[in-house]
Amino acid sequence: MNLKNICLFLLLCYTQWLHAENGYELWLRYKLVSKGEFYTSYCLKNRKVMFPGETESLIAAKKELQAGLSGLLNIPYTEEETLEDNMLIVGTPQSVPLFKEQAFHAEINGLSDEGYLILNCTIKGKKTTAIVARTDIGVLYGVFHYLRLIQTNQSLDKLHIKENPKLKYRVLNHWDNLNGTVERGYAGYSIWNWERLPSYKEQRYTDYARANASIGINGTVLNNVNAQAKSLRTDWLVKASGLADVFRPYGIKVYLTAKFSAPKEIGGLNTADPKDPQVRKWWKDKVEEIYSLIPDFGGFLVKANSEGQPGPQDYGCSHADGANMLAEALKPYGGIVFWRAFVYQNERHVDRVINGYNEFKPLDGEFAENVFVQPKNGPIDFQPREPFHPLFGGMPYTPLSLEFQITQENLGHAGHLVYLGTLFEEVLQSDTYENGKGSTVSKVLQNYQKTHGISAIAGVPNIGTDLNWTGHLFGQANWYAFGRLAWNPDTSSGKIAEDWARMTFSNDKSVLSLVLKIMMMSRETYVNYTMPLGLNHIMNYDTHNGPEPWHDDPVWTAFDYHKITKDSIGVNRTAKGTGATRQYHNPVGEMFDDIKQCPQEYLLWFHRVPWNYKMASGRNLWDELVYHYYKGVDEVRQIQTIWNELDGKIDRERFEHVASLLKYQEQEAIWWRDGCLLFFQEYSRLPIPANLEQPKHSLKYYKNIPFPHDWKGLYK
Ligand code: BDP
Repeated sequence: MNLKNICLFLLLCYTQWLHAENGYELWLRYKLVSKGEFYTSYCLKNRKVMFPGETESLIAAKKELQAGLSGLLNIPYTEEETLEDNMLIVGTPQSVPLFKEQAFHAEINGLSDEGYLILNCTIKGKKTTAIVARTDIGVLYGVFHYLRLIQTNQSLDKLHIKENPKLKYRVLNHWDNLNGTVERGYAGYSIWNWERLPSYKEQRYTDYARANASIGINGTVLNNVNAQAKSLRTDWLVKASGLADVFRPYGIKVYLTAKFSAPKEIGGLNTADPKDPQVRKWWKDKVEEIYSLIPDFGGFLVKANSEGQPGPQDYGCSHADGANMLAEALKPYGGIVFWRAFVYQNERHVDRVINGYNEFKPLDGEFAENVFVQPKNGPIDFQPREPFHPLFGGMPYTPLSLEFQITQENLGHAGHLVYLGTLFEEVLQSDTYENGKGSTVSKVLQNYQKTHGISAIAGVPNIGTDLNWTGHLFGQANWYAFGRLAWNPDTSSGKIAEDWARMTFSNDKSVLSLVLKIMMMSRETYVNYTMPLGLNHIMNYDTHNGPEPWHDDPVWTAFDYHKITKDSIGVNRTAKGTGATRQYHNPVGEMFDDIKQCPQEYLLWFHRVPWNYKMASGRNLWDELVYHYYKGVDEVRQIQTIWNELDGKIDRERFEHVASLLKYQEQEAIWWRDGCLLFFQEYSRLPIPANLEQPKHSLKYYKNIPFPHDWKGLYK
């Protein structure tokens, strides 16, 4: 090899290295698509682009289109100002006046502020494809959708796509602390580099905004619900305004958490009482200041009188009194309050499951019109499986925002492959029967748009400074799925998984079928090896990873959640027990209440069941539990086998990344299975059948495994 060739070789190695698939590009990789049928037709038909417009959002959309088309199709991106055959025309009726003369103009007018059309149409005798919206943000969303069609190998013929988001506020709730740590974050540190804001704006902020806009997320709460008052101080607001400036062109509004005691902590007042005129004035002035720095500020997210946070109840006032005070301050600017309904008493005699409903139901109708009450998806706390929160369907006069957790606090952190699309779908498609059959949680959320003119959904993301954003590559799918479901809560999780897999890996059917198989089974697998049959909250009490059904101290005990004895396991939450089943409309409540009708996956959530109870399978309860725990571990092994079939079919870097995490997941699954079963066995005194792989260690051993990633200790 001569010197020139060596240099060329090194250059090639360097560029290969540069383009290593480390996951940073998420689902916006824009790698050349295979030369399928559509590719040829596209190259022939749509060479030139007409895309006038100089607004920030249109420029952002154009950059995306440029990057997308040139990457995906490897053709030069050429813009033309005069109409030609086979053009792609992009814009609003303002930026492309031609659109005003078209038959589809009425259809454009019917779009919402964020909606768009993608059409094949003839304009002045020329065959074109148009991406049209009423607003610039609609255009940006349309461009992302169009690119997705190419990325996922969809036909571009006979396009007539009309999209309007079904929910208005689609918001990420970061639990990022101002010191750069992330509460329950498993992908490194916060991506907000407060030290260098507002002047230095990292490329990562733009890429974050692009990723969110590509799935329709239009708001981000920057800081933790366990808030620090100083986030509302002028110096911090100025920093937040730097992020708002980056996100604005992408249609993303910035929100902040508001600590209820802020008037005392940073405002020099001696109270935060919502009845106090000085306190009310303080909030009004603060909000005015915020809008002077961030003119499109979204509003506040508040955790009050929950887990030690201050709130209106400290002053004898209700959640509504507190929320309405903030709402009043925000209203003139169009700002919104998200008031969380995650509240529970620490007293052990009160069933935590019934608390949120009991506190909030009586306040239905008392909240101001720019307030959302925000329950988590289930009544406990982001468990691997919970029945839907009974406030959905239970507060017809108050718009609710549903809070999902994307970060896998109780689902193996960033170490386990768990696709949450199926969990989200299960919740959204649960029927509340609020207005008879078909009143799914999804419909309840959408219905607020009609009844109150606002609707919302929130997700606690898994985003951090890790190169691939989410720690586990498949964690990206959960961020993606949340966004797609926020846009349309009735989309199927399978369809979303397929789109993600196509964009993330390949359109190759043999790759897709394997990846999808893994994704679609993964959440049930996790439930099986951790908390099957309705068990919940038996994870390590601090880290929330790994088994600790034995945890028992005066403040917190897992025994409240499983109530294990020599005879039975499970909590009686029926009408004769804590009454949780009565919080649901019938027939849902009756179904949960009756052990015979109660879906098996919620059995121990609602019922206290004897070990020898006969299950539908014919097995007794003990054997059924054993069956599920073993099935879970077997399934992790199956997932490993399926993944290994992808060896050589996808890039080495991502293959190895997932393969090594799957080994870790297998070990943890065994830890869960053996730890839990050995502990339960101390009570049931029934055997693990001899034909099954027996636990390698004693219960004592599992009890003494030190818990890694102790976030509280780590971040002290
Ligand atoms: C729990 C988390 C805790 C959060 C809390 C919340 O463990 O870190 O602060 O939820 O949502 O699940 O407020």
